[in-house]
Amino acid sequence: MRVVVLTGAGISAESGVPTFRDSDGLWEGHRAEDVATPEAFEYQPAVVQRFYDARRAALADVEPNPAHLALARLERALGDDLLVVTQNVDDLHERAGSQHVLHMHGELLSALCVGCRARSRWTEDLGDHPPCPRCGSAELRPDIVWFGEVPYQMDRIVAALQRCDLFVSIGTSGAVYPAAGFVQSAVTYGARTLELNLLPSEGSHFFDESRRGPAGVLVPAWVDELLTTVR
Ligand code: BV8
Repeated sequence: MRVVVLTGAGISAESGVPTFRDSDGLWEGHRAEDVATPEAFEYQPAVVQRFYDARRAALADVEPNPAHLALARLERALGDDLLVVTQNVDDLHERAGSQHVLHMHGELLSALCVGCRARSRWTEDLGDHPPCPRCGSAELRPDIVWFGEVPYQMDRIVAALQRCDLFVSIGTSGAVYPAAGFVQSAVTYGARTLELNLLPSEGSHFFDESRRGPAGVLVPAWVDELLTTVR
């Protein structure tokens, strides 16, 4: 049983990480185009750096929740047959113990040098223009995929969607592409599809089954269920 799990901000909501579109979401305080586009970084780098420095610092105040922990448990059972593709830039999947995690939109705990393209693990602020550990130039930006930029590792994601038997989407509104199109690809390649989400998403009608509720409840229950079938 080869499984691909796509996660969005909803899986980290119960850990206290704000989502994007919910009432108290990130996009409430900021227009996406003002903080999550290469143009914004061009014209107002300090605003963009502050936005991501605040989210990076806030990671210290949150912990993985039962949904993250259940996916780590599933990975221990399925090994390479499970791939978690996340749109999230937090590190809660890894802190829960998941190792096969693909951050298609980047990570807060990584800095990208605009000069030499080197990536460096990063836990501090970037707003004070620290030098790149490799080339020394003060051209570090958040290692995040912004709107209009190509998501990371699309080749690995497409290959996994082509081979999977089951595609599961957890905590995402299905509003942003190419992630929002993965369910249709999975259906085309003959996989069974399941959505676990608090509210209906823009892609709910594409799924064979859609369950409503908080990820912290739905995901552990689904993992228990799946493990009884694969054992
Ligand atoms: C690209 C990093 C070319 C930044 C992000 C086709 C049609 C229309 C538009 C486009 C198109 N193709 C491309 C576009 C443009 C654009 C796009 O999709 N725009 C949208 C707005 C229409 N896409 C791009 O620019 C992408 N690049 O297309 O390049 C290309 C394409 C293919 C192949 C090669 C090249 C790049 C997009 C990436 C932008 N960066 N994040 C940051 O984090 O600051 S996107 C960001 O928003 C997230 O990462 C995520 O991807 C997206 C949506 O957020 P969600 O995670 O879904 O969160 P949201 O708040 O929306 O929803 C939360 C959900 O959880 C809700 O459903 C809620 O009910 C549920 N929930 C809440 N609590 C819980 C819960 N569920 C369970 N339990 C709970 N407790």
